[in-house]
Amino acid sequence: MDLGVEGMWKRAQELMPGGVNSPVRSFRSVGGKPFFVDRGQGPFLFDTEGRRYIDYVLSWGALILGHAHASVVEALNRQVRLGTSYGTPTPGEVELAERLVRMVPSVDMVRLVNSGTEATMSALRLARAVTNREYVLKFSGGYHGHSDSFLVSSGSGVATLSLPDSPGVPKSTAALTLVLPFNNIDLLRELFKNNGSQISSVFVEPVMGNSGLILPEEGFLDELRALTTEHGSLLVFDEVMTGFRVARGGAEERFGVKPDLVTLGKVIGGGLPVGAFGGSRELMEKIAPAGDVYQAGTLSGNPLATAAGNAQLAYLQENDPFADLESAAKNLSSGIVEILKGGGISAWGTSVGSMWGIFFTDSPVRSFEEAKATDQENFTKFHKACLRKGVFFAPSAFEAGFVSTEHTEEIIDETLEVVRVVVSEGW
Ligand code: KE4
Repeated sequence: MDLGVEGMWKRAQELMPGGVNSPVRSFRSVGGKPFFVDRGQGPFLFDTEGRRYIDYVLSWGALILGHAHASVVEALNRQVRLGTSYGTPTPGEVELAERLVRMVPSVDMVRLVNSGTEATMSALRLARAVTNREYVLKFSGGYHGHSDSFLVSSGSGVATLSLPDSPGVPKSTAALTLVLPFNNIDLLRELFKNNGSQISSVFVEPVMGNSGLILPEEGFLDELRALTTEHGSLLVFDEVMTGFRVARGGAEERFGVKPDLVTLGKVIGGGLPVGAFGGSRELMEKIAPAGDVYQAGTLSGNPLATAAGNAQLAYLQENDPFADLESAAKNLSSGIVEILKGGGISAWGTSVGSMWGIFFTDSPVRSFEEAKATDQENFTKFHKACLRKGVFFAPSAFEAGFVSTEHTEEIIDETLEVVRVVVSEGW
């Protein structure tokens, strides 16, 4: 029964909360309603009415090779005929673990899970167990999935006990999470001076990709490393988004700061559900059944997901596309900012590896607080105008943009031409 897009959207909202299975897809942040996708190919999405979009969301960063890459499709075709999940050890998960250990400098041992949320939730349990401490520090605007301890917002003052950021999160849980502004070394030093001995771990997106794109200022990650070492807290890099995107070995390779644990997701699944957390053998052997910190998952490391993840990572290992990805993201973000400014619109942009971001403001954005002060109305108009002309940017000012190996110079040029037209037509 063909419901048509209107009918499909109506039915979706009757069947699923907000019509979606993850809030950001609902377009509520930019207004209007989402399109339904029929298929993806390379840098493109095609909606159910046949419209083509150049896609800069790329399944929120997972598809670094673009949509339906031949190597991923081939690996899935091969595996699916052999079964989708066995609930037993498989060669594919050994291969994926091997690749992660080889590509991520701080990882000697890894546990595969099904999402970034599971990865960070499990890494926090491990950090609390090995330090025998309950407090955890995160940064405002940092997103680490939706487990209770991370769904908190900073209290009234800075680093006061946090408040739940969602109904259903117990106050007692939220109170164990401390929140500081990103890139503020003074407040970091003060917190550790006063409470360092109580902090199990610090979870940080080493490059913030859930507040728009915000880079760490010189010395910030080094200071985080020094303070956590001094006070016996674990430093956890949440690289679910930055992994394999800001560099081949992630942010720890790019910035030369080695965390105690790292959480991964997105790229390592090639578009299928795979997350992971890893670190030294000493730490990871505390995880059941080697150790007594419990963690489990029916579909963790399943052969279909590891087939896609292995295919995508194998391509990255064998072709080393990182320089091209970096220049594509840089050309895109600087090109957009130049066009906007040429049209008299305040804009500031940045990129790192294959991630990029723009804010509608005329000064650098160094924290979530500053990101929130940028011009959201202009972002919304820009997003809608570009979407109408077939360019799909993330439907929220607080998301990072991505590029893939399929975003060639021609695709970037075509995108910048759309931005030129949108600015010249005015919104
Ligand atoms: P998932 O549970 O959504 O696989 O991963 C959670 C997560 C953890 N850590 C970081 C740094 C992340 O960016 C994410 C998920 N990112 C969002 C995009 N901002 C996923 C998109 C969505 O929520 O639908």
